[in-house]
Amino acid sequence: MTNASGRHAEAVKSILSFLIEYDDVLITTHVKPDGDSISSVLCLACLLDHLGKRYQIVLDDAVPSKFDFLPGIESIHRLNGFTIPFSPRAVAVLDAAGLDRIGRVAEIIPAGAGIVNIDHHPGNGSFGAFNLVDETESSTVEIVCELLKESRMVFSPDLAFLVYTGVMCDTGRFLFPNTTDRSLELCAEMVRLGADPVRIALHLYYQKNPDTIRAMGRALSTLELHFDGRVSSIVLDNVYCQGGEIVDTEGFIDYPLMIEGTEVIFFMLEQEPGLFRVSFRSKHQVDVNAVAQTFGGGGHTRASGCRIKGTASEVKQNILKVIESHL
Ligand SMILES: [Mn+2]
Repeated sequence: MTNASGRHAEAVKSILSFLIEYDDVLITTHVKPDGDSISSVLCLACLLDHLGKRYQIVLDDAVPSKFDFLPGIESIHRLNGFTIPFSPRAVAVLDAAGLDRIGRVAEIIPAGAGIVNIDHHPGNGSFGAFNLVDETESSTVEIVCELLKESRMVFSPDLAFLVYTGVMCDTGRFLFPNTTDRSLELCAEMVRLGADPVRIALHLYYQKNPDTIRAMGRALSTLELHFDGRVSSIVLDNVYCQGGEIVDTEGFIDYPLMIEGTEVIFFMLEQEPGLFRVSFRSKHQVDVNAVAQTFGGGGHTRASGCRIKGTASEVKQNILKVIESHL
């Protein structure tokens, strides 16, 4: 196996020695966990198993059920109603640009605990005692892999499966600009070690509820073009399936992005009356991280999000004003 730890050798070594020294680790990640954040916490848990450490994975939000197939997923606890059987001496915060991104888990971090911050988001506040942050990495799990490799642990097929899933999710199935030679080489390595790309893709992208596809049709029928087609938008107001479950809207925003000449897309999802979760994408120039930050959100240059209060038309007009200033 190639040793990739060279890129961040110093930070990798100090985090590993810290984890070797301390027991009782709390592992967490951002609210609304995605494939990268979930695989990152599970991969770090594998490392702590390998090191013989006691740990708990605790998240503020529930893990979406489409990730139920991931090995080890049952070891992730929801903060609500869960008591950690120890007082954490170390806290690993993965894939989160700041402690404000981990929700109420931030409230249970003891004052003296050493925080390990591993992330790839721009604007990460280096809030940890140890910070391993690299915006040029495709995913947080790609960075976590450097720790695993440095520890010389053997990559089981389950571990390879997790790593591949994390990179695939955060690169939008190897389509986003963060798809690098390094991330593709890492995934090839994971396939050799037992990750099955077809099985992972089938689980994540081909198990949708029919209501989700109907909701996609509804959202796409609201398509509007603005500023001579350079910006497009879609809206979804009723976010529930017939069973009362929230529609999985992942991927909806990819369709307006396919329009020729469109540079920026936003998708307004009305979570409750008067509150929209807005996702942004851009193709080439516009920094949608900056756009989302105007509204108190954030993310990456080409993909970001935020929450905005107001009526649908107020929210849309406010967003268009901000995007116009970035065009
Ligand atoms: Mn990520």
